[in-house]
Amino acid sequence: MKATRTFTVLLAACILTASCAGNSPAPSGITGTLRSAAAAGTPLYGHQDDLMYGHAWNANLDPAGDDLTRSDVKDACGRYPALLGLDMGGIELGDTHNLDGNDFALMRRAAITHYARGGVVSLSWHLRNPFTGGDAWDISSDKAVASVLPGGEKHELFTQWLDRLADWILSLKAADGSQIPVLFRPWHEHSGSWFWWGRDLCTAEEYNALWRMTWEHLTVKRGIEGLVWAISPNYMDRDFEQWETRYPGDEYVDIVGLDCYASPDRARYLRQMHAGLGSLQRFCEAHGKILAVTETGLETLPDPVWWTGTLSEAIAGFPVSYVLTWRNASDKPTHFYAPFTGQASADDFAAWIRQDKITML
Ligand code: BMA
Repeated sequence: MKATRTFTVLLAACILTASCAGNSPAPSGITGTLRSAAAAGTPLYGHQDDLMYGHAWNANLDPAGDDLTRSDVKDACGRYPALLGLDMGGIELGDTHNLDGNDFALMRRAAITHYARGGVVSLSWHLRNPFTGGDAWDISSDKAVASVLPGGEKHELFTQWLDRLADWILSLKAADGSQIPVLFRPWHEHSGSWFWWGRDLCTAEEYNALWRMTWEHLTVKRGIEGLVWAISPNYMDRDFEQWETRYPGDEYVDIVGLDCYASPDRARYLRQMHAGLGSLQRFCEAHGKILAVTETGLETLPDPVWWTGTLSEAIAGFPVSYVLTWRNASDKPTHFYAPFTGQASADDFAAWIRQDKITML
């Protein structure tokens, strides 16, 4: 019975592979999977909140009954993204739902389901400003980072926030009871100054101390196994490499990724991606780290050949382990970065997966 079932599953996988070509992730842990993909030139495709909602549907509306089979990307090309991005913003307050309305219990099931399908789970964290009480984008004070460091007035509060995050991550268990490994990408886009931990809002020493404190708390104090750490500077036209002063050290980071969004100005996007990835590739080679495109995308995808015509060229020749495009909001019709059935670029997305041997599930 078991053998028959295994055979059926394998056969189904072969049929899927044959119909959509592309690759499947290697079963060797997150860093192993990503290193292999980067070396083979078969990056994983990732999509933020892929199983949670899409352009005109939302699994949160029936969290108990939802079996998490729906995905805009799967609707468009027949396969799930290999990497699922989820955001932890709101967990720090003990909220039941994250900042975009996702039920944390459903997110847990999505992470477990995605892992069981063979995928990689990545967590970002648009957390509130512990100093002002505002949101992640509240940059009204340059004291927030300093306030959460040891000795700071918000240190104890922040420790509780880290514990709430740790509790949720530790609740991710596979069917055999083992801890599900996840990629964690905190304190992102710190080369810019739009989050309370951004460049103009803290010193390099404070940023690095914040990162190390987060690492120590989750990895050592709470003992979370299998946590893989990604740092993602946003591309900046001026002085991009200055981000390197805000790098906590090789022992605290596994992946160095670029956040860089496209605009209809194709030449500008290509220039930024080539400059950003070139710079990060050199950094990764010098430090033994894994390169990724941790956030990108063209909002509303008006260009029907954006995937083969622009993104493909943007990453060609770089040892990129994964490329994640941002979310398809269910409640904002013009806020989406991945195709869905009938979307103008859907056929081109499927063509890109085949042509560039993009890894999907
Ligand atoms: C931003 C937008 C926001 C969202 C945030 C966190 O880029 O998508 O609507 O709240 O990411 O997911």
